[in-house]
Amino acid sequence: MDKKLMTIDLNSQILIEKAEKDGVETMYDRKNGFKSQCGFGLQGTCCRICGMGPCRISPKTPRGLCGADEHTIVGRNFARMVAGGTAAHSDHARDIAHTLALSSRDGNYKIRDEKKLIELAIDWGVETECRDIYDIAHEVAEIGLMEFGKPHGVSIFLKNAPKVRQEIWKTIGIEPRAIDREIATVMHSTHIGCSADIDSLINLSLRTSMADGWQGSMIGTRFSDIMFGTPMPTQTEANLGVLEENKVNIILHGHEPTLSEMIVLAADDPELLALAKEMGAEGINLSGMCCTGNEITMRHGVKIAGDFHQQELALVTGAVEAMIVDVQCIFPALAYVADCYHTKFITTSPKAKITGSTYMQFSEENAYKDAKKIVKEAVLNFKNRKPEKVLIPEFKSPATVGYSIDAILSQLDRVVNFNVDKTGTVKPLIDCLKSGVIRGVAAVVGCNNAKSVTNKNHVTIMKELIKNDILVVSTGCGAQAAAKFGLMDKGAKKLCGKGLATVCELVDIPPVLHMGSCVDISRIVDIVSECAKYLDVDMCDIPAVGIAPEWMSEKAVAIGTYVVASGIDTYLGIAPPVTGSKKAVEILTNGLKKEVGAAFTINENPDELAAIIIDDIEKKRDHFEKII
Ligand code: SF4
Ligand code: MSK
Repeated sequence: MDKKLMTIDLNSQILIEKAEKDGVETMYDRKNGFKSQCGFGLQGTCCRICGMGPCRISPKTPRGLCGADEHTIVGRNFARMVAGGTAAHSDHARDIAHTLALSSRDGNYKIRDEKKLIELAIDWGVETECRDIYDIAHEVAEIGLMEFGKPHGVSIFLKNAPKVRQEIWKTIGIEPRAIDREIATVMHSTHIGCSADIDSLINLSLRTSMADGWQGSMIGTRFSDIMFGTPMPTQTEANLGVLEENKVNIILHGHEPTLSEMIVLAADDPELLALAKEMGAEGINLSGMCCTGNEITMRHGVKIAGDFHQQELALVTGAVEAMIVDVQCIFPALAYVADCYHTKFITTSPKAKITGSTYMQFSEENAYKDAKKIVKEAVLNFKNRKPEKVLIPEFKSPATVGYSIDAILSQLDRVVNFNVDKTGTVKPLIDCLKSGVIRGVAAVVGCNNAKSVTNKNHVTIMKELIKNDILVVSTGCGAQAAAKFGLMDKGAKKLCGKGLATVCELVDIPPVLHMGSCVDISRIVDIVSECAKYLDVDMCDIPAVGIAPEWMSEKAVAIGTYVVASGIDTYLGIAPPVTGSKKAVEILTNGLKKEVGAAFTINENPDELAAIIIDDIEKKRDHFEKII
């Protein structure tokens, strides 16, 4: 296949061509190299859980050596994917919680949103009267850390859900206990000789995913807002055109804001700016990729260099002095690509060491000092840039980002709610939904996947939804696709139906709202929960859906599963590896509807998927209008 047809991003197409000329291999070459993928893997029917395997299920061999059938094998593989995703999000959250425990008035990490901390402290029963804000923060951090391993009880966040939803979770036994316990239980139950029942394996997957969505991710997002500030609308630009020829270009890639927040500060350090001048650069130009990019654009308006599929291509510009990474979604291939240019590929986390990278450990205890050292390395590398190898493609789009729940509600209050005393509630949003000017809300989230044309599913679906008056909120690399293609620009209201265009005009928002990184999907779950509580209905009664058009990571599997467990129908543009078990497919796409009021829908054609979603939202509205 022509590599340039594998993405709809024009910058990427230019750089794929340049990579070819430079003799540099990228994911797009490797995709062509993999003529066809393993059918057993695609269907989830390969088991290598024990040393007797791998066992592959086919009509001739319908059971593995131990007798496990396709349902058991698919179910176990699915549960392990959920556990992997939950572990990644939650371990990220654990580090944020440890950082909150370290916070101090004169240290690297401070409290930026005292109001949010006090609200959470009160909710968790922490004494707040006449106490130092940092003492409160440390007690809150301890409670958060206990969520990972507490021996008794269930997630501290469950009580925030509507009562009727809490009852469902209790009845079907999916209230998550401690986060680490749920992950360990999956690893145990899927060991050879344990669970061999598909219903039980899916139930286990639901409970584990709940430890992600209603525990780990909530800790990650709330604690990050407390320490780094709750995002508010800000202007930025997106796509590789944000790189600057005359400056030291640093790209931050990965996930945890503990590192990126310090790099943002260090990039403004007068000493390093002077050094950049000494090196012949006009300054330091910071930009972000993947979810670290989302974290720093949401809070500081730092420009978005690109998404998951552009990480190698960013280096192919020949204009990047350093790609600084921490954890998750980092291609090991970056080491090879960086070698072809002058770029320093700097790894910083003991959890993600990569052969061929420059390892500069970042520790929260020495955060600013470490960040300065790393930025200095990038600045000193400017002199090694080879002008003849530089090509910065020109495309970039303006975007307004920073829509935390607090930001959305205060924006709506200003316009729709101006006569009402009580501000900061979901009432204005509900009024828009009730009146039907907005037909529904869709969270279009997640990664890029080489199984589809990069960005095509995201952009096709988002455009179709806003055209049909469905407000889109987005996180992760989906948000970056929206930003790159101008859907987070307020001018995109011209692409909307009349109702949504009017709301965008009045409220002064773009039709696709950037809500943050992967862990920030907890913000989306929170807002649906608040709407349901306000109306005294269940979350599955709200015309809201989740969509992962190009998902690829285990984290995305965990997210999709907890979104469904929360009663929100979820639509996938890439089939998960479960199709080898009819029973698994039936439960995930239908059976769960009876249990949790929501299920998955899978369709790899983005136009068809968009049509199904719009139709389903309208059906949901019929029900919604009857009960409110
Ligand atoms: Fe084969 Fe069973 Fe071992 Fe899986 S657990 S590899 S099916 S023998
Ligand atoms: S970075 S998990 S590719 S959204 Fe969160 Fe993007 Fe998916 Fe990684």
